[in-house]
Order: sequence, then C-alpha cells, then structure tokens
Amino acid sequence: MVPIADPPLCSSSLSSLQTLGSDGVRITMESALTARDRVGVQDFVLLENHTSEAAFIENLRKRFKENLIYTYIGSVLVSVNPYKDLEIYTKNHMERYRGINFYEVSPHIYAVSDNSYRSMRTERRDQCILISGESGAGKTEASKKILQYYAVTCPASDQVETVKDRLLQSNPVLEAFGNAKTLRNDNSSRFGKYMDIQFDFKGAPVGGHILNYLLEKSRVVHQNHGERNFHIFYQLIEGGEEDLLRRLGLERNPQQYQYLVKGNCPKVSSINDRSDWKVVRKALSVIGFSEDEVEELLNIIASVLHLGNIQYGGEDSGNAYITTDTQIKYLARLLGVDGLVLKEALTHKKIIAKGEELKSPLNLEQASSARDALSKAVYGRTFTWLVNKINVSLAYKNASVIGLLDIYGFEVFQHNSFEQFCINYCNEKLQQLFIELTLKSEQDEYEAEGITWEPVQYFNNKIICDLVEEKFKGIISILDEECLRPGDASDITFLEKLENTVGGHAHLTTHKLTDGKTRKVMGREEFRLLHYAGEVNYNVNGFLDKNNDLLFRNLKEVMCMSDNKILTQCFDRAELKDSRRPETAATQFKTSLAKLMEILMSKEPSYVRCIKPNDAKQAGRFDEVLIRHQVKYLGLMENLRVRRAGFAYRRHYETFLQRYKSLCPETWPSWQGKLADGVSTLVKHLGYKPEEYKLGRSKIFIRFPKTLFATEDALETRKHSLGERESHVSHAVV
Ligand code: AD9
Ligand code: MG
Repeated sequence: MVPIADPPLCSSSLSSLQTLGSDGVRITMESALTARDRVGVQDFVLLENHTSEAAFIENLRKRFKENLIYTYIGSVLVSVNPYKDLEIYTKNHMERYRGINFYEVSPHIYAVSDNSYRSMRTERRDQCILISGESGAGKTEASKKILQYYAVTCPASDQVETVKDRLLQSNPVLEAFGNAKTLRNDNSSRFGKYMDIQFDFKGAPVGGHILNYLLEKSRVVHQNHGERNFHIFYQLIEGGEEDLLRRLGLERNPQQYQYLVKGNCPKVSSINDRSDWKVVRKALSVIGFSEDEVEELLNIIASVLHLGNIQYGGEDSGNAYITTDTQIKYLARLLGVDGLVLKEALTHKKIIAKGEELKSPLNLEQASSARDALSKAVYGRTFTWLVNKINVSLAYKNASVIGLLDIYGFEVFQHNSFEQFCINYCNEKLQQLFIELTLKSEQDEYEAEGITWEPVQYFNNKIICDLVEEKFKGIISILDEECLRPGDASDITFLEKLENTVGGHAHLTTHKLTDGKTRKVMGREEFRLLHYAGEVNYNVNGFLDKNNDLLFRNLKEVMCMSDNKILTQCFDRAELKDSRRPETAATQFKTSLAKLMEILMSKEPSYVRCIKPNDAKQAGRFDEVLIRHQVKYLGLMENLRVRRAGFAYRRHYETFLQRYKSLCPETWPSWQGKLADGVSTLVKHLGYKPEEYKLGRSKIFIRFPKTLFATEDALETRKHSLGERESHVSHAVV
C-alpha cells in the first residue's frame, strides 16, 4: 500500500504513520516516540492511561493542533470540527481511501465510508453510519462528505448519474426548508434525518430513501434573539425574481414579516441567501419537481409569511377580529380557499358536541395562537410532503443499503423544554442501541476467535428508556393521559402526576422530596432526569400544548378545501371524518423512534462522534471545558472502556507478521509455516509475557498498548540501524 504523501494529508497520515512508524520518509527524521508525543495516538485504545479523561482530551488537543481532526476509538471515528476548510476532501484523497484496510492509513471519514461500503459488498450485509454530536459539531458536514465519497468513487452509468445528482441535490433542498441560523450554528438542522443510500448488485448508488424526525415547527412562528426562521423564507425574499415576488405579494425585505423579525437577524455574514436561492431552484428541478409543483410550493411558503402578518383587533377578553384584509386576499388566492371562510376560521372555533356543530368566537390570544398553529401545521406538513416527494424521485427496489443517521445530539440548555425532552430521549435510545451492538460485536469477535469472553461492566440505560416510554407508568404515557383528560389538566397537574407515579424513581426528581419538604435547587415547574450522560432539568411549561399539537377543526376544513395540490395531499378529508384524537407528538415520536431502532438493529453500524471545539465557530480554538462536556455527553470514555475492557489491539496474523517479521531471525525474511505459528514464534522471540496477549483463530489480541509500542520502537530502532530511508514498511497497522 502506497503511503499517503501529499502535504495536507501527509500531516494527517503522519499521525498514523509516525505513531506507529510506517511513513518511511518522515520516520527517519523524527522518531516514533517523539512523533507520538507531538501528534498523539490515532486510536484512543492506544492511550497508556485509557481511563484518564485528561489524557483523552490531551490527545485530542495535540491532534487538533496539527489539523488531525479525526481519531478512532477502535472502529468509532471521533471528529473535531476544524471550522476551516482542510485540504483533505479532494478526489485524490477519496481515491486513496478506496479499498484500503481501515487501519492502514490515517483516520478519516472516507475510511469509515469505504469500510461500510466494502462490508456491504463483501459480506452482503446492510450498513448504517450513525453520526452524533451537539449542534455545530459537524454532523451534517460529515454526512455530506460520506455521500460525496460514494457519488465520486462508486461505479457509474448514465442512469446512476441521475440518481447521484438527485441524492446530492436533496441536501440543499432539505437544508433550505429544514435548516436555520441558530446561536450555535449558522446552518443548523432543525430536524433529524435518516437516509438510506441504495446500491445495486454492481455497487452503484441507484436510489435512496429519507426518514425525517421532529421538525422544529415552532421556529416558523418564533425565533430567539440572534436566530432566524428556516432559510427558505429569506432565500425567496432575497433571491426570488421580481415578477415572482409580485405574484406572491411579497416585498423584498424580510423585516416586513412578523415571522421573520423575532430574532432581529435578517442577514448572516456566512450565508448568501440570493445565491442559495439559485442553488435550491436548480436542485428542485434536478430532483424532478415540475414547474407547477414549485409554484404550489412557493405559494405555501408565501402564505405562511402572509399568515404571520395577519393582525387582530379586539380587547383581551372580547372577541378577536381581523384588521388586515390584504393578507386574507393574498391567502385566499395563493391557497385557493374562500377568503371569508378562512377569516371566519381564524377567529372562531368549531366543535362538534353530540353530533351538533357549535361555533364559538376566539379572543385575541386564542386567535393568535390558532393562526400560529395553522402556520406551523402548514409548514410542517409541507416539509413532510417535500421529503416524500424526494423519496419518490429516489425510489428503487431490492437494493443493498447504507443508512446515514444525522440526528440531534444531547441538548442541555439553561431552559429545557418538550423539544429537549424528546431529543434526549432519542439519544438514550441510540445509546442503548450502541451498547447492545458494541458489546455484542465485541462478544461475537471473541467467540469467533475462540477467546474467553470477559464480561464488561457498563451502565445499561434501559432503565431510563423504560422510565420515558413504558406503557401506563412512563413519562410519555402520563403526559398523554393529561393531554386527553378533560377539565383542569395543565402542565402543573402533569408534573404532580409524575411526582405521584414515578416520584421515587432513581432517575427522576422534582422539587418535592419524599419527606414532603422541597428541594431548593429545582424550580417548582421542573422535573429532573438523570440521563446516562448526566442530569437535565426540564421545565414543564408548554408540555401539554406541544404534545397535543392541536389544530382547530375549522382550520383543517379550510385547508382540505384548498386548490393547492400539495395542501390537498397534506390535509386529507379522511382526517376530518376520523373522530379519534390524533396521536400526540410524543407518542408519534416514540413510534417513529421504535421503527428507527428496528431499522438500525438490522444493519451493521459504524459510528461517527462529532465534537465542537468552541462556541465562537472559530478555527484553531480548543475550549477544554466545552470539549470535556461533550466527551462526557457522547459517552466516549465509556466507549473506550468497553473497547479496552479486554484487549486494546487486535490484528490478523498475516498483517501482524508482515509488519514485524524483521524483528525475529526465524520469521525473517519470510515465514513458511502456519501463520499462527509464525506469530507465536515472533512474539515469544520478542519476549511477550503470556498475560500480555492471546492467540485466536485468525488474530492476535494484545492486552496493553505498551506491549505494542515496545515492538514498534524495536522496529524503528532496527530501521535506523539499517539506515533505511524509504522503509520496507508500507503501511501502518494500527
Ligand atoms: V446541528 O445539530 O444541525 O445544529 P451539525 O450538523 O452538527 O449541527 P454542521 O455539520 O452544520 O453541524 O457544521 C457546522 C459548521 O461547521 C459548518 O457549517 C461548517 O462551517 C463547519 N464544519 C463542520 N465540519 C467541518 C469540516 N469537516 N471541515 C470544515 C466544517 N468545516
Ligand atoms: Mg446538522
């Protein structure tokens, strides 16, 4: 294998190569030992002190300083966002990672991509790559890099080119509608995404399928200071052609729109809305949206802005009336609905009691929230429609699959609400899956190699998943019960019910203590969950409303009457006839997560753990406190402990022998007997003690890194003494 030698990646390959000394050129200038000191180890399992968080972070820091943003924990890739463009994603780099052994070159997202691809091809097993990390850590960028890798390196044909284009172009479209500028990330994904990339028997990408999770709909009507609404609104206003804006009744000024002014942040220096608009328009046609569909889609986007500008008159307690008729006029035209009916629906509530329809007027507050509920529902359902439409254009049957999961990481803010509760629940589920699958694969490997399995102590977070999702007694069940209960149900009664039902649970606390006293450090409206990654306090304010996610019946009726073809698919008349209450948001999420777990369980997983180095989005800044926090919340130390519980290092006999045979006169220049015997002879000659290693069926397992490092150093010493420059060693083994 040719060592990677061009300058940008060289520094990166340096780590792997110098760490264990396989870069022939450089190793002669710097000893393996000093290189290890300078750039750290490329796999955390090789840390001398693997239980020390300080050593872990120091290794990350060394590598980050050298622009080595990737490091392994066994087969898990840890990535630190460089916040600058590194020259490590060129076509040349892609080529270099093709067909290599995972450990032969420096850690890279392409190595993970290639490894999954080859496992899918050779073992005929579907794969998935799970990417996690907090907002701004680089998850979406990582998933795009993986997709690009397949688009460039996989076999192609004309038909495949079309699919590749569509796969790639689905990103700008979904980002326009599902991403927004937040305080943490200028291009923050406000939804979870699982995407299957489908490959045919030749290994060419021939299709795809996307599942979306929990779009943050509340952003449509409200943004925190310094944040924006979804990109598409600004793209349309900044980039839309004059006659298009005229037709939609829009002005070229985001500040004119109530839904766009809340965060007081119309422009973002890193974002060019005008050029992004062009990209999105082109992407829509590549994916196969007809001109009519695009028109209908933009009518909806413009309608949401008009809805936001509807103003009400009336006293606080009296009936609300609409004071802005222009908006109603535009809405009627763009949505193809009757203006008067819409007006009525935005100011009245219709309920059916004992088979009779009753209409009651809304007050100011109720009318505003009905309007906002409509905007959220329209946008949210349109987003789902968009995902479905992309899926139709990528549809393919009977393929092998690599799934990419780009989903929100643990969120712990000053104020945590329903959204954080759902997101953190999702992370608990993923952690459970991770533990099960990692331990299982460790166990499987030991079994396959005929080595006694040594049980690993770890915290099983199933107890927390159960606390959230169990029938009747779980938090979601209790919340749903309160949502369905007529009468005085409120966020506070939900909290009280939690106290009464699961108050004594080891992972849940509220301000009330079991002896009747109160806990001062917690707010009266909060409950605290002790997650696997740490404690999070949730404020129950808004839990019931968000979980109910209700839209008044008459607003649904108006939407069902719309001429807009997209809306007629989003608002189905059958929904009106169904007298059952729609599933709550938390239950829907729980169900979709259960399905996701099933999908992931059926595949072989790889993991990418992303870390954000600082909050300022700055290159070169390594904020230790922030990083330590993420190492903890990503469960990396636990991950390393599990991986190191048995043996730090394992390699196939052939690879091991090839690398170190020169250190033993009996194995050098070549070993003629069985590989296992060769390795046995070699390690005995090197003085390995019996407790330091075990020989399996096809691999050697070494318990401590120091054993391996000593062997590496011996190899270096030998090379130096021989004065070898272009080393005989052509690849790293760790
Ligand atoms: V969020 O949960 O969707 O808010 P992500 O997806 O984890 O978040 P994202 O991938 O969007 O973060 O990365 C944030 C920004 O960091 C990007 O817009 C880039 O400017 C920057 N970034 C991330 N990864 C890389 C990289 N490998 N190289 C260079 C990067 N810049
Ligand atoms: Mg993202």
